[in-house]
Order: sequence, then structure tokens, then C-alpha cells
Amino acid sequence: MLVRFVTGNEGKAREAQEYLDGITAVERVEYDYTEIQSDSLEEIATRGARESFEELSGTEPVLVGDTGMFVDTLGGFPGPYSAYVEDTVGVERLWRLASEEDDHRARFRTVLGYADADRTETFEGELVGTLVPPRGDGGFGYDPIFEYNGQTLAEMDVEEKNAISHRGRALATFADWYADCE
Ligand code: ITT
Repeated sequence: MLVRFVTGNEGKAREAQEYLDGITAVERVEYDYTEIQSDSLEEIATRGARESFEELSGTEPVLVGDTGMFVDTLGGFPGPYSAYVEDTVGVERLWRLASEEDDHRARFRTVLGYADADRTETFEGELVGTLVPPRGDGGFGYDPIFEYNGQTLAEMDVEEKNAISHRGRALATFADWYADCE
């Protein structure tokens, strides 16, 4: 069995393989699927998985992941637009925007989209924490401004972060479902 994980990031593919060990092999593929404009990560991941499955081979199942940082008091901003906000103004500016509010609660959400010849499914994982001024040298993206249990994700080592992360939770749910499908 083989699942193709569509990502530009080696670390994410390795993390997926760890969760799927004993269930299926994971092959990382780079494919720039169309990211539709939508407020729903589920919709983006569903369309991305279906397009990737059809364009990449139409035989091996594919998995795509879409992640967003949702700040509660900012109505969930930047949500599905997190990559754009990181690339344009940067994560420290998001912290400054949130710091003007009393409530600094935020959540990472990852939705995995799975597609094979018969089905398209989504699997969700969430991590609730607090936005803080940037700390730590590890991780990537929004990790330095997101605190969970007293540490920012950028202060954790990779194993520590993966064990609690939004993506890890989504991968664990997917792995349970996929193991039962076989
Ligand atoms: P892919 O190639 O895997 O699609 P991506 O960076 O384009 O990578 P994501 O949907 O994973 O797409 O990420 C959307 C945004 O969220 C982007 O700004 C990332 O840096 C950020 N992000 C994703 N996962 C994160 C994590 O675990 N910690 C911090 N930031 C994260």
C-alpha cells in the first residue's frame, strides 16, 4: 500500500510516515494543486485532494494538508489565508494586532484531504493555545508566537511538538480510519 502525501515540506511527510507506520507507506510528492478561495479548510482540502488524485496518477490514494491559524477575537483571522499573511506582513505583525485585544486565544487547525478512486474524506486536528510575543528558534511559520502549556511551539523540539500538534491529531485520526479501511 502507498499513499502519496502532497507537500513541499520533508518534515511533514516524515511525520505522516510515523503515524502511518505499519498501515501504509507514504511517498512525498510535490504538486501545486489549485487552492480555491474559501473560508473553509475542509472545502480547500477536499478540492485539493481530488485534483491531486486525478492529476498525479488516478490510481494511488493521495493526502493533502491545509493548515490555518485562527485568532478567536479577530473572527478567526487569518484562517485559510495564513500563508498569505505570513508571507506579506509576517507573524510578528499578527501578534501585534492580537495584542491590542484582551483575549489572546488562538487555534491551529489542520484539515487533511484524502482522495482515492471511490472516496474523498477529510480529517481534522486542532490545537488551542495563546498568542504571545515571539519566543524560540525551532519550528516554522506561526510557531514562535503560539504558546501551549507555557512553551511556544518554537521552544519545543520536533518530537514534543509533533506529539501535541494539530497536524499530529489530524494524522492520528486519519491513521485510525485508514487502518480500518484496509
Ligand atoms: P504545504 O507544501 O505542505 O502545502 P504550506 O505552508 O503551503 O505547505 P500549510 O497549509 O501547511 O501550507 O500552511 C499554511 C500556513 O500555516 C503557512 O503560513 C505555514 O507556515 C503555517 N503553518 C502550517 N503548519 C504550521 C505549524 O505546524 N506551525 C506553524 N505554522 C504552521
